[in-house]
Amino acid sequence: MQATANVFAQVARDEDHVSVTAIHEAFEQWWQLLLQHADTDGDGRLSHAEFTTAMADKVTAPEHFESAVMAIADAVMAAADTDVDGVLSLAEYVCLYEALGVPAQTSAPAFARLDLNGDGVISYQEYRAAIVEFCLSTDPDAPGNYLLGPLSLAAEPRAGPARPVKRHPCTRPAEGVICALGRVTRLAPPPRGL
Ligand SMILES: [Ca+2]
Ligand SMILES: [Ca+2]
Repeated sequence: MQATANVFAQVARDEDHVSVTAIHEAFEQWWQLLLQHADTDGDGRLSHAEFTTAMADKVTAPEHFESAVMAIADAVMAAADTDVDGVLSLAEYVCLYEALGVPAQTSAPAFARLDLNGDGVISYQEYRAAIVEFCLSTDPDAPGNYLLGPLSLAAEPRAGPARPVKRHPCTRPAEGVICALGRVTRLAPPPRGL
């Protein structure tokens, strides 16, 4: 879990200890929430199924969304805003996702989609809107669902009334990122303890 936090933390400026600490605390909070709700046998580990279920049913549920998801999102944005102007430039955004294994050719078009007012930067409001949509929206055309780039929904059967599966053309490290940012279905190896 802290390894995932470290991946995010590496985008922060060397002197930005506040953001790095916030990222670690937010991930810890998220992990504790997962354990609390999903670790039914109390062994401190989660199966893949337990993890996925808890993410969908608990972590991204409205009552936990702010504390679990947005805490991580806020800390990550603060770390990625390396010139500390309060917004994410294209360079900062691409840099963030490159650290996570998402190439610029994927993240750059996503940046344009998320820049709702077209002023060339992603404001906190735009970023937040993207996170909320990414986690909660079932509309594949919602800008937030381009958080990591275009989604490929093709050939993904929708099972019953469940929320649609979102597929990301991302590398393996990025899948861990997706886990971190919201409800997802195709996960990197599940967390195995703190
Ligand atoms: Ca900035
Ligand atoms: Ca903007």
